[in-house]
Amino acid sequence: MKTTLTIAGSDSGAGAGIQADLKTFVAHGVYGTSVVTAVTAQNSFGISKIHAVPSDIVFAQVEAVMRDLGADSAKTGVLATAANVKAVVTAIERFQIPLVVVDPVIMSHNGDRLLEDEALVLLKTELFRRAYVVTPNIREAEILLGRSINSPDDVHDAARQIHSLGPAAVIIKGGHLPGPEVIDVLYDGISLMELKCLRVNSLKTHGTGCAFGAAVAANLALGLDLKNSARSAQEYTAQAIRGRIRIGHGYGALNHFWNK
Ligand code: PXL
Repeated sequence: MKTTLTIAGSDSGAGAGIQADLKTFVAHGVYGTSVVTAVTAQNSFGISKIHAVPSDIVFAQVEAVMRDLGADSAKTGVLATAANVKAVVTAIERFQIPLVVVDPVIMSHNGDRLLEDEALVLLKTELFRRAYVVTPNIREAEILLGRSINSPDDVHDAARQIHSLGPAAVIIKGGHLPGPEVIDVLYDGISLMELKCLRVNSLKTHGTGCAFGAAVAANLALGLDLKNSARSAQEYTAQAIRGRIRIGHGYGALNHFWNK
């Protein structure tokens, strides 16, 4: 069986974070392993507390997984601190972790900060260049580049600029731009592709970024190329939003098992 490793923050109930990643892995038929980088107290309305896990414990968790189960691909989510980013960079090098999907989570749905300023710098200078693909949403791309993104042309430029930070490829998730279609932009340094799907109207979209990135990582582990991994992940995420379940009263939850 293929295995995928998620290195991310926990979520006590909102449908995001490490639990969302693991559900997505199960839905794709890969064996999921997990490294907790931060513990959040949250529900579908938002986060009340975040507690970063010490970086030596983060590294030890990766080591435990890699010395036994290995990984066919990996995904990073909330890393919280600069020390954790450094530990993850070291672990990727040491254990030669392949096909790393970096979801550069900076803020929660409601604007709670999930990454220190110093960690953001290290993400750009150290982690991105070890990534197979970086998957920011529009807001994250704006913060990474320090400018606003308002049009499809802006998204194309942003994809090229983030690619110049060193990842093999970039997918900018277009869900935050208005319009009847969601357009995700994939750039691999050679060609730029627009992946389009009909927007599913819902306020309950918390955790969609996690589901998308985890689906990309699972698909890569299964041997799909990046373009097909991204297309399939877009469809999986849209269906997870469409398959809404009546749980929670805020911005969740997705139905990760719409396909079961
Ligand atoms: O959706 C991004 C995300 C990822 N991981 C954790 C989160 C959030 C957003 O709130 O809390 C743990």
